Amino acid sequence: MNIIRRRGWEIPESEITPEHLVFSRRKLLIGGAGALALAPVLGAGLAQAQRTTDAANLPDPNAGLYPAKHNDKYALDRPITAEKVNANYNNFYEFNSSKDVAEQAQALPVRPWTVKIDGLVEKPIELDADDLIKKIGLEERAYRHRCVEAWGMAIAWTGFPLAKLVSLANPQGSAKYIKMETFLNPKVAPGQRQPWYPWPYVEGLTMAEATNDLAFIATGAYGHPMAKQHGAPLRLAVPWKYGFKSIKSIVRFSFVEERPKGMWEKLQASEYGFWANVNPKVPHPRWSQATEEVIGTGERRPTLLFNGYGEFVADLYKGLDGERLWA
Ligand SMILES: Nc1nc2c(c(=O)[nH]1)N[C@H]1C(S)=C(S)[C@@H](COP(=O)(O)O)O[C@H]1N2
Ligand SMILES: [Mo]
Repeated sequence: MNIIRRRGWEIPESEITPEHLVFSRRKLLIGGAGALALAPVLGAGLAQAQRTTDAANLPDPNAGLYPAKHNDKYALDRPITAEKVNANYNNFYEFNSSKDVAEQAQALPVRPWTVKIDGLVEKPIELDADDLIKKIGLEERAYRHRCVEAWGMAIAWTGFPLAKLVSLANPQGSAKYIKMETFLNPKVAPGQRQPWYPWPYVEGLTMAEATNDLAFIATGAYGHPMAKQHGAPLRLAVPWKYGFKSIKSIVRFSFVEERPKGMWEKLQASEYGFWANVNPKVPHPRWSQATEEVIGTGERRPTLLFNGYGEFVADLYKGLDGERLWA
């Protein structure tokens, strides 16, 4: 994501650099004289990553559920992005802040994976992600994806509606929001060793949003279990909102009364808020949201209100006029 790092103790406000610039500068450093000095350290890191990867690649007992039956309620207005493109252009800050994260993400052990469901529920539960998937069952849906950075893609997800997890959890009437949390494992996720991010990654939805049929928990993509860089084994897909709401590699769902603060909101509230619904007419403080780059095609298209999903979700926002719904 394109954020401004707040490291006031290091650099004056005027010199704070947008994320993508910071990254390319670092790459240059590694390519230069720094490369030699870093080599032994990197070698050890790779050996460790290799061991972790072995433990992370136990067989998927649900592999036979893919490809799942396609639900064609949500039609696309553009071709699905080629898998090769989509699997190599990712935002996953736990690993690094470039789009080139696929290789590093392979170090994440995704099996076994325990999911906690807690907070304002009848009874808190902990269950294995594979058991959860088997219990709920899978379907396939093609969704658009619109990152707040003004690019988009289209993806065939496999998964289940978040509403099914909500009914499994049986939340109390006092629950107003669902808060979701990503794993915290700085040993395998180098981005989590960068202390200026308020880890773990957190996101939230209102109960009405979470139980809208469009809110989807994806466990697979392109007809097979999901690649780690997309957020295996469970990630959210809320295609009417900017991509940062679609939290990856979820370990915990908590039902809460207070509105959760997402990681990006904690970091930069003036740019990334709770609602973050896609709206071409409301610019990001630092760039326009009117159009988007369709990754892998070189095309720019006009961005659509609610990313084109208004007929399914616009009703959720009636009577919320005082809220900052669009960023
Ligand atoms: N845990 C976690 N979830 C995350 C992110 C992240 O860095 N960490 N990035 C978000 C952003 S900004 C986007 S655009 C999407 C990218 O999903 P994709 O890489 O599968 O296309 O994931 C979202 N979910
Ligand atoms: Mo994003």
